[in-house]
Amino acid sequence: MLFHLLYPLHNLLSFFNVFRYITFRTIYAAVTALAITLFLGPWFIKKIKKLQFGQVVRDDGPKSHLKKTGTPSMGGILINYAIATSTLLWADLTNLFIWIALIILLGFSSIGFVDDWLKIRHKNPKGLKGRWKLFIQATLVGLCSLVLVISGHWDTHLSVPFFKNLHPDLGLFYIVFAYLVIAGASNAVNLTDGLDGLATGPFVVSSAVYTLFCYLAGHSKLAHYLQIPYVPGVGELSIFCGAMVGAGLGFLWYNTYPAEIFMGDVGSLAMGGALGAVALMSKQEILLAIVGGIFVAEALSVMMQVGYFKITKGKRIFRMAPLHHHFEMMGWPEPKVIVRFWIISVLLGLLAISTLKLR
Ligand code: 57M
Repeated sequence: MLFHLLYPLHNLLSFFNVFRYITFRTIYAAVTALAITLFLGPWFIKKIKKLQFGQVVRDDGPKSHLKKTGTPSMGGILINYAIATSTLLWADLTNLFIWIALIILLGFSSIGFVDDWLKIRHKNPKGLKGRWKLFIQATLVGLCSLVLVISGHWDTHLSVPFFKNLHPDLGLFYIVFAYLVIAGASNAVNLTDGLDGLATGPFVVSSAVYTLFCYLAGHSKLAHYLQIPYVPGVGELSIFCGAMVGAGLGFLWYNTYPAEIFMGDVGSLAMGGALGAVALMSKQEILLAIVGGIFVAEALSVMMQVGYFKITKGKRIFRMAPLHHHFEMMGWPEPKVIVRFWIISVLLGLLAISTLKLR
């Protein structure tokens, strides 16, 4: 909104010309989202406590988690509010990619809210039925894909990191692929969010990497020089990604060990879905598997554990899935698991950026 209100004033005062620059608006979108989560955090936590939206902790997990019972949850409401508000303030609101990212963020947030509400308010540990989650997720992805097709932004070619000339065309299958990326990222972040700040850290790293990639993909000269797909207009998504970085960092101030608040499914499902949507719109789909490697490892550990458990009728590969619980069961203190996962996430982020040159 500020872009529309203040940029035109550059005819009167050249200072307002700065609002034209994506870099400037990305920085201040991050600062705005950080300020919102940081300063509204204490008030929000107090509100959640008053509403008694405390976490119900299952008793079949690591015993160390039982003391977390009652920790305020649904912090994702604050995260999503910060991301959406900051984006609406700083982005060009005539940009279609911005609206698609917001629809996926808020749509997946609604799924998570209902899930959390059923679990916390109605003491229903199962939450929203899986088939409802899948149906609403598929509908959201289908609608957004349709909008991209109609607007001519739909490109079914894939970018493969490290291979600059490999762009397989998935054709109609791309819509199934789009669903798998967005729903997969959403559920992988959801599974990862099982220790204090464990999902928030890699989310901030992934958002920061995509802030860079969206900027480069939307810049015709830089995209051409780096030989990555040029996507006109996708540079605005840097502002959305910057807001995600800021909101994640601000939330981490309260979510870090020992957590004063959890993000809830309302946060994890939305944040993962938003990352998936950004990966698709910036034509850097497979890159998400690299920069979001922690999320991939956590989801794979669950699939392997559940699959092996069923095949062997009770045997386990890991002491407990997802992967973070395995290390807890090995005796690693929770903060050690969290920070080591963050370190790996930063390394994966650097590897993802290096793919710009390693091709
Ligand atoms: C998402 N949710 C956390 C919190 C957070 C198939 C199976 C692997 C599914 C999986 C599952 O149910 N995952 C759900 C993980 C939960 O966190 C809440 O959920 C939100 C995110 N979706 O925001 O509201 C617990 O995680 C802890 N937590 C923190 N700090 C945080 O900042 O400590 C969360 C955020 C919270 C809190 O204790 O209660 C979760 O773990 O449920 N199931 C599991 O992950 C379970 N694993 C399992 O069943 N493994 C079996 C299967 C694979 C055969 C096995 O390995 O044998 C574990 N989770 C729990 N207990 N709670 C282990 C059992």
